Amino acid sequence: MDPTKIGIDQDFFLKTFAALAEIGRDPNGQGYQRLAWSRAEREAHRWFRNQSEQLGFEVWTDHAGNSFADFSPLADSEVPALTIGSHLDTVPYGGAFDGGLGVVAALTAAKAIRDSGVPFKRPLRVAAFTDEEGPRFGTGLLGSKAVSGALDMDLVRQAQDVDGIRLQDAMAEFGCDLESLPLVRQTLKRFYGYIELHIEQGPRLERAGLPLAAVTAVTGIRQIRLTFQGKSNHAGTTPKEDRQNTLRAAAETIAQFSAYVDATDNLVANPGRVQVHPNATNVVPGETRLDWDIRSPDPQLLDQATRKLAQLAQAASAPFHIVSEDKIFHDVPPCPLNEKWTGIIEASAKVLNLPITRLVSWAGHDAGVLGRVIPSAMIFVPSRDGISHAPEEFSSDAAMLEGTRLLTQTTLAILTERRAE
Ligand code: HGY
Ligand code: MN
Ligand code: MN
Repeated sequence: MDPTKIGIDQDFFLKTFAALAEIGRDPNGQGYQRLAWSRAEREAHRWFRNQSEQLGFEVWTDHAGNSFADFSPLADSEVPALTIGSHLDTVPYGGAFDGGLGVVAALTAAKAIRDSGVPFKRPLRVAAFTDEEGPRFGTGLLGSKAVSGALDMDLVRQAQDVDGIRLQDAMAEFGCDLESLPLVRQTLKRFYGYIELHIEQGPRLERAGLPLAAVTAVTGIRQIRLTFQGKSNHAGTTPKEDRQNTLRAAAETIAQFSAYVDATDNLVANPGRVQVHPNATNVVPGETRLDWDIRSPDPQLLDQATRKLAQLAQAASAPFHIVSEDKIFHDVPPCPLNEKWTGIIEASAKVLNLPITRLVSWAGHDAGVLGRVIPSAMIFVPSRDGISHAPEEFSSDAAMLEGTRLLTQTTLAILTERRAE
């Protein structure tokens, strides 16, 4: 059978995607709540392992709660596996496609390759990584960072959610020991490389009228918490000159830093979370915590923006005799993806007569972590209206199936170590 003509089981993909989409829906119909280490996210991992076992793949997990499904034509289990997949967690009120597409597409691709009978020379692994998103504990990309050895264990040990639940305890509820996370790095030798199919999460493909992109690099992401310490006081009786209003200093910082970012190319920043204490209308807030998500594919720009933010927070605090402190709590450097494999994606698209372009990813991905230690590549499909991290997130069946075909073709080309054309 000519391996360039390998097909995928469309019904399997659509049925499997629909099944995953039933897990972790928000009770009020506002998207998904498959947050890291929630029952819903862990149920999704159990579902993934069951699906994989039904396909006859060998299932295993690691201390980070990552789930894997291996298929190997070789007796020698030490040969590193080509890995395809994504993540199963979502942001709060997130969509069904971010992460879920990549995992279901990878299962579909692995099934197609296994069923094709085409001989290949290394194991194939499907991966579902833990806590890619990060909003609950501030520990985004935890699963892939554990594999790559990039975890900051001090940060991980301190992690807790807004309800004061410690990451350590949330993990323990599902049988995972936080202190064993460093052991996951020992599994890296079992990974040959990684390919991830993902929604673009932006409007560029749709606006260009293109169905696919090969991703050349994944942006760096730096999340910084500014803590403004002032003094709580009465909203009426406190003289204006005595008010140490920390929310006002935070608001001033948002205005000033946003203007700086707007004027700077190749940089974006999002003031996405604010916690005000005591958060009462008639109290001058004595403490405000303001979390920023800053991104650029240029590491120098990230450093420059980090310094600028700290300066502006100090400048906004001084007039109110407020002390401001800045702390990086999530830091993933920019990651160029593997040029050779990006070329194989493009050559595979040619075999399938599919138009394709190249894009930099402004979203973070597990491929942007693994790509620092093993060859990694990514494929994007369009997001309707460019929306993601929201209930309206959507990609069409046709787009997802085209992406899955390209993932399958690319995976086969690399497995058989043959250029795709
Ligand atoms: O935040 C991100 O960029 C990714 O969707 N986790
Ligand atoms: Mn994602
Ligand atoms: Mn996401």
